[in-house]
Formats: sequence, structure tokens, C-alpha cells
Amino acid sequence: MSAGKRGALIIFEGCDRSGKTTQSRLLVKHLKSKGLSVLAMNFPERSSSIGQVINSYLTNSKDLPDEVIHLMFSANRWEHMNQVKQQLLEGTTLVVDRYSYSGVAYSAAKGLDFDWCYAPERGLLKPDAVFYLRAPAADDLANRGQYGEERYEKVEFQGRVAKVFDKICSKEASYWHQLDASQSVDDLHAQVAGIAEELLPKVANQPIDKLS
Ligand code: NYM
Repeated sequence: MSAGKRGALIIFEGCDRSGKTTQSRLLVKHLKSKGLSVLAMNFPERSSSIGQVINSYLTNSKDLPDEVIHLMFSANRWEHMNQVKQQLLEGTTLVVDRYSYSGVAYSAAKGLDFDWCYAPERGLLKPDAVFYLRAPAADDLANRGQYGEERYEKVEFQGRVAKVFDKICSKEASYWHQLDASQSVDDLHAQVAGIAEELLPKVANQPIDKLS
């Protein structure tokens, strides 16, 4: 990599079981095969002390007020931002499974105010691209296995989450790519890889923006 060229911040978003984890792994593998420096990340990042509280909440061994867990998800992103920025500036592309938009979508789906939910995300690094894997009907997703083991993995709730993602997608259309999550893994990957390959050289000399 020549001096000064940064990596891209690429996010996968969508409901539970929409294929984000599979697609983000495939993208990392694909970009690595092209000789690029790329790392996978996911939020929540469950290993930090904040992440461990989030994990206890998600696995139902701990209860917290909706506002508190919302702010913990956000804090979990904030605690990793310096490291993320450093990696991008060193030329590493980050492929991230969930980000601020999951934070807003899941909490707003519970009934918290949308703008209140978004406020703590302002100032975090702005993604260069978001791949929104738009789910088919939520009950189709339930058939993909292991649905219902963690908090939030309920058909009706996922439908509400999808509505918030749809709203964000139409507001943030300039860098969101809505993709049909019901197509085959390979077809979806081909679309994702094509968009990512075009994106990387475009952002390499651009400053890193912040969410506003
Ligand atoms: N989740 C994830 C939130 O509610 N807020 C957030 O900010 C983030 C990043 O955590 N059901 C929810 C969505 C998922 C759950 O995520 C765990 P994953 O990708 O299944 O580990």
C-alpha cells in the first residue's frame, strides 16, 4: 500500500439470521485473496467488560432498563473507536458485522425514541458503505436455525426491527446498499464483492468522516 492510503469501513446490517455473519466472512476472505489488508470485527464486541455485561443481557442472565443497555451497546462501539481509526489509517479495511444502526433499530423497535437512540452514535466513525441484507418475511428467517435462543430473536420483534432499518436505509441512501437476503449465498457475495472492490480505491484518499 502506498503512503497515506486508508482502508475502508464496511458494515453489514440487518435482522438476526439475515446472513450478515456469512457474508462478512466471505468478503474478508475475498479481499484477503486479492492481497489486501483486511480485518473482521463485530458489534457487540463481547470480550471487554462492557461487552461481557451486554452478553449477560443478551443471554438473559441479566436484566437492565432499555435505556441502560442501549447506552452500553453504544459505549461498546466508542471503546473501540481509537483502534478502528488507527487500523483504517494504517491502510487496513475493516469489515464489521453490525454497527450503530443495529443499536438504533433494536432499541427503537422496543419503543425508545429514534432521535434519542441515534444521539450517542454521533461522532463515531462514519462507514464508507453499509450492506443492508434485507430479510424476506421474518418467519422465513426463523427457519434458518437457532432462532429464539437470545433476547430479541422473536418473529414479531424482528419485523419491527426491519421497519426501523428500512427507515434508516431510505435516509442514508448515499452509502447504504440494500441487498435481497433471500438470494443464494454465492449471488449475494458476488454483489457485495463487486461493490466493495469499486469502493476501496475510491475512499483510499478520502478523509474519514464522522456520524452526524
Ligand atoms: N444489538 C446489537 C443491539 O440490540 N444493539 C446494538 O447496538 C448491537 C450492535 O445484539 N440480536 C443486538 C442485535 C442482536 C444481538 O448481535 C447480538 P449478534 O450479531 O447476533 O452477535
